[in-house]
Amino acid sequence: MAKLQNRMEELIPRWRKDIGKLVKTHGAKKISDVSILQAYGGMRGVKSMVCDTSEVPPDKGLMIRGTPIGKLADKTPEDIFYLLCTGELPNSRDRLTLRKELASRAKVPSYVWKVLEAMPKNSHPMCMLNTAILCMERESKYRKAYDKGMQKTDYWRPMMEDSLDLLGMLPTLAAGIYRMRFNKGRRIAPKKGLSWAGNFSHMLGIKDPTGEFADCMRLYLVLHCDHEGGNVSAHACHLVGSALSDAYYSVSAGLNGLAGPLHGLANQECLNWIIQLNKKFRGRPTKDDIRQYTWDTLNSGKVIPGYGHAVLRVSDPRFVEFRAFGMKHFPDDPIMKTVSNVFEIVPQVLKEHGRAKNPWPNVDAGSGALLYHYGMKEFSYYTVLFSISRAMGMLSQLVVNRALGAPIERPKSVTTKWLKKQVK
Ligand code: CMX
Repeated sequence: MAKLQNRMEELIPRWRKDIGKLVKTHGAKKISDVSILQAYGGMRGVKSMVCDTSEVPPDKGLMIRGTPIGKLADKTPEDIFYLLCTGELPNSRDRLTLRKELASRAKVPSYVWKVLEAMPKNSHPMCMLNTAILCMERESKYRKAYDKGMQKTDYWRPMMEDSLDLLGMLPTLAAGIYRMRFNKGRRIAPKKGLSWAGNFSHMLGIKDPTGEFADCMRLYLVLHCDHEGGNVSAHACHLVGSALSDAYYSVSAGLNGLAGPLHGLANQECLNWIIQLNKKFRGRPTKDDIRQYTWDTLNSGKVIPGYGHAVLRVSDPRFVEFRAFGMKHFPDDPIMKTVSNVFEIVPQVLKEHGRAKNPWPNVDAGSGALLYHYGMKEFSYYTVLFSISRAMGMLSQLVVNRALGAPIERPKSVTTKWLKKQVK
């Protein structure tokens, strides 16, 4: 098999033909109805868009191109990006080619660091990341090709170039933001020969004598990669991309959504909740303490971060993998222990509470405990880690959408007055 772009070149005509046939033969067939409740209720469950990179069956959790995420937990992010784009895992030669390709694009333009240095010192790391991505828009090869004029069938090629550029730069950028924002000293240059995740953990500069932290980063970057098309960040990226905005505009739009507390920011809130719980009960909360603390949180009008999900109705398999990693490497860590005990109590309480449709943990319930254990204690940075991984999903979706000629998205809104007329 040849490198990623060549494989896409072979696959895309087949996808176009296949989808063209489906639409031609069955285009009028209904796949969803929309109730008034759904129109007011965040469009939950309305099937109205297509995403082939991944799906989230409510009773199984994330599947990447048909493979359960749990079965991919030992892979590298390079494998995952290749899989997201093509539907196939790369062989070792193609993985290495992609790794080299990303490494060759790792340098961040110097003006970006100047923009970041000019920002207020207490800026949120997510705001720094998104500002950096947006200010690099001038680098877009897609926009330049579009301005010159290109066939619609060619859109995906420069979109793939932008995607590889952005993926190449993201670890350098994110590690640089970590060191700058949290006074960790000078930026660390990428090292030749390391993997995408390996280089990222190297550039963060966290002590890692055993290589366990690098493996944790690999796992983190694999597990957060994609979560079908309708979640806030994927959908925002898709929507902006549908206007033929380039990858820099689209991904930064998606990441602005990821920065919200009900979405990607929940991981920082979740660890904070666990730490406060441990603090209150001198590091060893009993199960009764946890039950009471959960009720106190709910009664104060707050949600339990890391629990519940708009689509999932089982424990998130990504949580299962993170918990397994923590229990394997540091079962006696007090934070990890509490994460595990919370998992035994919170679902029961949420069931009794009766509001959340899904009382089970989502991806954010355990990931922070791992980072904290390895000394990454800057909670506000956690969503940046999520972002580097999720960029793989957003970018692969952008490439596929341009390859399939996805049109500008424009659902129809209605007024309350119109709805009242319908029900009369
Ligand atoms: N704690 C308390 N209440 C919760 C809850 C939780 N963890 N999860 C849901 N609920 C409540 C909702 O706030 C809602 O309350 P109201 O009826 O008063 O409005 C009710 O239960 C029904 O909500 P739902 O249909 O089960 O869930 P939604 O699809 O509306 O929301 C989510 C999904 C993730 C925003 C929600 O479960 C939540 O706020 N969880 C905590 C934050 C979190 O962990 N977010 C990360 C999700 C992963 C990700 O997308 O990144």
